[in-house]
Amino acid sequence: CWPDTLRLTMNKSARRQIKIIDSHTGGEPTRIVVAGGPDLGHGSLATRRETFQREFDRFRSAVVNEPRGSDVVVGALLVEPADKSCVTGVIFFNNVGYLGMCGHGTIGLMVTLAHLGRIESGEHKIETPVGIITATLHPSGEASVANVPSWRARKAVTVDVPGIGPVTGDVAWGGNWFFLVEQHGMNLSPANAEQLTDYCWRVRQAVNTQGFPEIDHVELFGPPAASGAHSRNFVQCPGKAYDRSPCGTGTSAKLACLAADGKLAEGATWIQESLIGSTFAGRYSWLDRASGKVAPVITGTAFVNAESTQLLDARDPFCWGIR
Ligand code: PYC
Repeated sequence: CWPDTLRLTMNKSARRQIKIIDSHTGGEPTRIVVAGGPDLGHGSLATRRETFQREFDRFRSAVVNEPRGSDVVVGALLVEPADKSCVTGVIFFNNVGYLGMCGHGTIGLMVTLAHLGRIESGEHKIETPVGIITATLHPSGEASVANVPSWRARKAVTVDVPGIGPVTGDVAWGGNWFFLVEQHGMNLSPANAEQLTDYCWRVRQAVNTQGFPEIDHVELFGPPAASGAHSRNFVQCPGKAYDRSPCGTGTSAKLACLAADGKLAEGATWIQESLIGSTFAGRYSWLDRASGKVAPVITGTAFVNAESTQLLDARDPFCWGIR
């Protein structure tokens, strides 16, 4: 039963035990806490995310940060859903804080729930802090995420980026806030990851101080390498790591921009490639043409790659992660 599985447990030597399942979606890791997480009480997922942040933030850090994790790891805490028609509630987090939604993480969640025997192929509702989403586990092992409504808030915003100059991008919501840049003059290849990271970090500081404090993801686009793909991206996450997957929420934001520009027809497939060559298939349907809101669906593949128990020893000076 949920409350029992979520209670922090202690073994004989007073080390807290946290049961986790690791998966990766197109190369991007998701670490799901299935037992031993903090009790966040009841109420909406948005309220429980606030409680998580206010009272248990060091738990977040312990799970994903070094020495147990790394900047790339996205964590997810399973919680009892407020809406009982949902198979679970989930709060996603990373090395620096909390995510509204996470597309690759939801695909990882589907294969993890299947691995645990909690779901079978078919449609499942999942409660997140930014709304209820529907995800489908396909018999092939792929999973699709019908993401939250996504839209472009501003087209062609130009910011003055110190050390770079003017950079123009769109501001869009896909479950997280993105600044999407087409014209950057860089080659999106893994060999350039450091340069791309530096560029995006500078752009993010500029957009944050020049009118868009809410943006915490920067997304660059370029030509794909894989045949059949439409675009390659580089997505910088809030804690500076780049998404190894094509980013589900970032692809949703991209679909909203393509829809607004009339560049992708409703229902048509968009193959988004990541920096490392993994792909997601995206499509959208219109929710409201006047406000530009679309309902994106993102499909990808994830694999479970570890089941383990983290031990938190109070004598360890880095018990709660290196922050
Ligand atoms: O897939 O939505 C996503 C995501 C957000 C941050 C890392 N991955």
